[in-house]
Amino acid sequence: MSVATFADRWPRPSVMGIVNVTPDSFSDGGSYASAVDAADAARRMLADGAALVDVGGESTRPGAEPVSQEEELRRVVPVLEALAGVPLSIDTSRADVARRAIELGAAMVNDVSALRREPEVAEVVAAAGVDLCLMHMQGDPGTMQVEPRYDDVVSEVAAFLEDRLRFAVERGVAEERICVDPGIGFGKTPDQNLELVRRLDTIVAIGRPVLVGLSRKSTLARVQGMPGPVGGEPASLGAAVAAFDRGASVFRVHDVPAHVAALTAAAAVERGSVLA
Ligand code: HH2
Repeated sequence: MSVATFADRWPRPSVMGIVNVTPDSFSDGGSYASAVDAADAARRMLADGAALVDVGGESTRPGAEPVSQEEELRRVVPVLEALAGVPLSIDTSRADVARRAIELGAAMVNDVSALRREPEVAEVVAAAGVDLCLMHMQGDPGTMQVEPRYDDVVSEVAAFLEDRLRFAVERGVAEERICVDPGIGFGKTPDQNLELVRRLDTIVAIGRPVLVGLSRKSTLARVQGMPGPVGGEPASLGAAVAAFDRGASVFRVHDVPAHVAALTAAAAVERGSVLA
């Protein structure tokens, strides 16, 4: 029997529900009063059609300060314990947090630093045989929105992801366990974010499933002419469908039922049939 691939486990389109257990996240910071509340919200997302939930204990919003490892563990471990047995990823770039999350059942490590903050995350993922998301970021969350610069954002992001994919495989992670993510909003202007989605085929051509996080990102607020940093829900859906049309596989979102409905419709149109 052949080994199941990333695409077998998370077929296109799969929705990943966001469970931020941080006081300061971009759009949903401080949403949950307790680990039980966060776990309840995660279970609701799965009942609403999410393929998995992404639990994170450190905000990566522009300007965010890193938290200590102890604080990150203190935030995520009770939620992971309350979610035993459900499909989930851990949004971390620390090896010890990844290890603990995997012990508690995480099926994927979502590393927004693409193994640059703590390269040992690769060994943890490889030893456990779980999935890995490698995301592009220019700079770090503290400074990334200060004058992001590229000659050609799409080819530079693609070259970065190919390089990090090579690094992960050299460190022992099975290639069929890896997905890549252009990192919408991580060291990019609104136009650079839109260009990345417009030419997502270049990222898809790397040959690994593509995960995108467009939900409520500030680029969508700019597109809508909204003053604040948080994009609206209809705009998030429109952007997700545009990314799906260009080949994206996994969608990291806040509003699970709306994205499941929109992407189910988009997939049916692509197939030209009601039944999958
Ligand atoms: N975006 C955020 C966090 N983690 N992971 C991946 N792979 N891709 C993303 O685009 C991505 C991510 C930021 O969004 P959010 O969770 O809304 O905010 P915060 O970082 O403040 O928790």
